[in-house]
Amino acid sequence: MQLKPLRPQIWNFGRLTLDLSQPQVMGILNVTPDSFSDGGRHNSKDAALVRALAMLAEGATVIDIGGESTRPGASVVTVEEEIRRVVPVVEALAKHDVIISIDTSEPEVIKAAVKAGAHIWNDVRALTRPLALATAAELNIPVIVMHMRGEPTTMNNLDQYQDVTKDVMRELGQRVQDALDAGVRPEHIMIDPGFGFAKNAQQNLKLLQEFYKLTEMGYPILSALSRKRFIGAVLDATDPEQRAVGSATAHLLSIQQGACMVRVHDVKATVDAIKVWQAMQQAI
Ligand code: 8Y7
Repeated sequence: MQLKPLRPQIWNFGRLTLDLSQPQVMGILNVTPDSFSDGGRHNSKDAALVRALAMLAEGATVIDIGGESTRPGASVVTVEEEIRRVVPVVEALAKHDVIISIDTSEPEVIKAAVKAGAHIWNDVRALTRPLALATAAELNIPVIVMHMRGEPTTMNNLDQYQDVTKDVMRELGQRVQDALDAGVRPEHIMIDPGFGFAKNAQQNLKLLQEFYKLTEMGYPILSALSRKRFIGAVLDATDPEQRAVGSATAHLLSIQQGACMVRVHDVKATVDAIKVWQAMQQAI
């Protein structure tokens, strides 16, 4: 397994920094009323803050706040509603020492969130919404560029690949090029193969098997397969909460192949897995 070494990279956010040479854990904070894997339990501001602080205590270094459900068939949210869900939580969380990422595709949402104290743009639509590219360049913040085809509502019919890993790398490479052309700085780009987005279970597993190949693109990589359906299929676990160990295992397999950040629901299980891996690496 040949991992292309990444140039040493640190993201600086004023007094906070994120060292991408060590695996980092991003905790998922859904602020949607219909969130599928936490049943919408954290849709009020205080509950969201409590959940975020619990994830920090367990070792997360980034909190990813999302106000739009990308679940297939989820209802469409207006930009105003998305801002109304996300911004108060960002304001509350920004008082704590934590790096805040925003899961949105809408330029107006990320602008409002950055004003309120957010640091990273996590866009599952890879800056394809109108004005998204220009906004990313203008905000001058790190962006996570994810691979998907179509929209969450149509993506399940778009899983025809010649070679899933190669095709994902080529299509993702085009999105990265568009970002660079628009003026996003290369050191602000993180890539993500988009597990579960326009991929069937076998394709997700193949992408995990060949994850190391993504390092050839030369950008830090996020892996996000927390509690996803293909993990459930492997485990025969219909309840997402029963997928924690399988998810932590899969995330660690991606870290071993070069992922520098993982986006997870189950922070403690993931952090424990990473600690064992780091101890193994440091053995003399
Ligand atoms: C991903 C994501 C989701 C992912 C990145 C879920 C917001 C669905 N999945 N962001 N978001 N990558 N970067 O199951 O794979 O968590 S939502």
